[in-house]
Amino acid sequence: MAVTRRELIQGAAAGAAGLVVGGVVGNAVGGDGEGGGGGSSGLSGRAADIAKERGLSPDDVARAVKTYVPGGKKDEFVILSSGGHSGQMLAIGVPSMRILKVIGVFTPEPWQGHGFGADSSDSVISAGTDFTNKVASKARGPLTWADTHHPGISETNGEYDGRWVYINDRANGRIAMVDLRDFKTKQILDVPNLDSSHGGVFVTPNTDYVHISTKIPTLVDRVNIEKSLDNVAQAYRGYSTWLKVDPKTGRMDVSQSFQIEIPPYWQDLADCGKLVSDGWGFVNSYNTERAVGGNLEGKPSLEVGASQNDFDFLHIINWKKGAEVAKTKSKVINGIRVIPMDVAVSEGLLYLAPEPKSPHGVDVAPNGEYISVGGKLDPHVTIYAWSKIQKAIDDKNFEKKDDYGVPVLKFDAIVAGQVEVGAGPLHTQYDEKGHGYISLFIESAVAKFTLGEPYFSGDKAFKLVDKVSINYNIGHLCTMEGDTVKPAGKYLVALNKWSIDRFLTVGTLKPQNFQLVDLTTEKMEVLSDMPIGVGEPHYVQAIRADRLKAWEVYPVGTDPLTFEKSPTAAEKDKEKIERKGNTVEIWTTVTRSRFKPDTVKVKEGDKIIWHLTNIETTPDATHGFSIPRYNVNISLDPGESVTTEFVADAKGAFAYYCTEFCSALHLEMQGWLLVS
Ligand code: CUK
Ligand code: CUA
Repeated sequence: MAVTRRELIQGAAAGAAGLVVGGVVGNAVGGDGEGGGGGSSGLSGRAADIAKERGLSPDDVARAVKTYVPGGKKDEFVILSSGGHSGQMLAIGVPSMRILKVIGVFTPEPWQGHGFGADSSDSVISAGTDFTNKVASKARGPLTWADTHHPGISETNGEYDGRWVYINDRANGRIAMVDLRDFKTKQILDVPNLDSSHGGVFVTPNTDYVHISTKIPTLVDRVNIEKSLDNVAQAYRGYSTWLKVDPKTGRMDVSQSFQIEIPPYWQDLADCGKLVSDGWGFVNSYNTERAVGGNLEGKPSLEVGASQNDFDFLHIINWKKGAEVAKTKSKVINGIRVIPMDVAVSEGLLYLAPEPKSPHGVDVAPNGEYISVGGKLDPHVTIYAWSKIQKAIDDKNFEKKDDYGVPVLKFDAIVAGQVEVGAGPLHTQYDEKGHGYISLFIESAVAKFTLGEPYFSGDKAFKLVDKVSINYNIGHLCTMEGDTVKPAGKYLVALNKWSIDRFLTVGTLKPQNFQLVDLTTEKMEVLSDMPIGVGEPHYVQAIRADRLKAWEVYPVGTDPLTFEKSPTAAEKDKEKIERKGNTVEIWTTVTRSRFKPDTVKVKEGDKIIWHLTNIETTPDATHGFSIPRYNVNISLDPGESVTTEFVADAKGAFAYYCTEFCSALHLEMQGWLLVS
């Protein structure tokens, strides 16, 4: 019996159609084939009995003990994870791999009242789409979706300082900033001239700037759009963007920022130099062929056209000098200062280095000297030496200029070593002892290799030393504080795209899989799996938990956008309702277990300005404020003050209520909005 999609959506025919759900081949739960039981686990008494009963091997028990964090005890590290195309971020404890929070960023997040009427989040989300300088569909309104890839934690002297974290939107060329005092999003910046983004967010060692660059180059010839793909070399451009960070608020200030125009290659990942290479940035590219596809017209598909060259280009950018050059030799395009490519070349801001076949990751080692690049279609990791790059620049040791006149450094003059690591190398992270760890996408493995001086010398340098299989298809990986000047080692998290058979089946869309890998043993070992069921995380950064200084409560009346007392905060015993013409302004205090006032009467068509302050000082004493049918849903953390504005355009009795089970009388925590 055929069922139309509409019937299914309306639910009318589902029963009659006899829809079959399931019929799936079940997963065997537990037991990873290592057999064994409690008897051989070296445990005794109760623990041995439990291990035996659950079929856990001695290794299982050891892994469990390494990662178990008892209730009330805290994790040693926190990873701040991209939420992929969920548009959010995640905070996860390590080694327990427990999710501590889903942070609402680009996408409304009901639990946090992010984007459902609170001015403090609505204003951030709506300012995140620039309708003036960038293209956006007015009919579809502000963007409420993002493809988040790379979180970047603020740094002081090259170490994470726990103040802010930034994350890019690969899809729409945007950056968000989350303040780690309250783990809330304070700014979404629609970066001028970026139709998409990838090389970000990477933070300079003292958070002077955050970097982001184009992924797919931006159309600049807006006259001949229809013909633009026949003329990509001229009609499109890339931009390396250096956004100035306000040292007090962490917000990015476009007026103090600048871009460097770069060729229309497909720029990919980036990283900022540190220590010896501080002041410089590195941006990968692929598709230097500038292929555009056209497979319906009989031309090669894009991926074929983009994989012809044996070498693509690493962009080497002097941002410190760029900041000076931008003051005098830039032009403002769409609200930001842009240094034209020819100026960037003549001023010595931009160089290229050949990098093997379709590279993906570029990662600067803790000492700033080594720069590792994984070529997706090359089995090697290529390690450049900053000192050699500098010398080649000084000696003008160029092998040629590219089509845009940018000098290309001689490959042999700048490479310190290459290590054959395996199939599909992507991203590298480091430990404190001079090892690199690189993800192998095709091989589903992590390879560990050695760097050169001062860590390793002679035939010990640039060697593959260990490998561990992961499950499956690893993208990024992250060692603890592994991209700072002082890595903490200890653990590595593998960010795997596929989980296949690792978890119970919960439908056809499967979760991604994070795997925790032990770095304290001679051989790397996978300790645990963690399903990520909210989007495809790309990158994470891991910060020592003791560097985070998150607030327990806000001082009463705080506006979360400013961290200052809100001038419109409602105060205890000064609650009131004021009418001026068609505008009704309400000051409401919120505490266990009441809203005051609990009755508000307005007329249809009135404009409502409603200030709400949670006057609690007890940690965790959060209240909600939701107005049914008006799509208002606000979270008021202890001390928080927010305002919501709307037009009372629907008549009726609306029983507003608290959405958090806050007290024994939570169910009574309700009020009336009468619109007559
Ligand atoms: S990317 Cu996704 S696995 Cu955007 Cu850093 Cu490499
Ligand atoms: Cu306040 Cu429930």
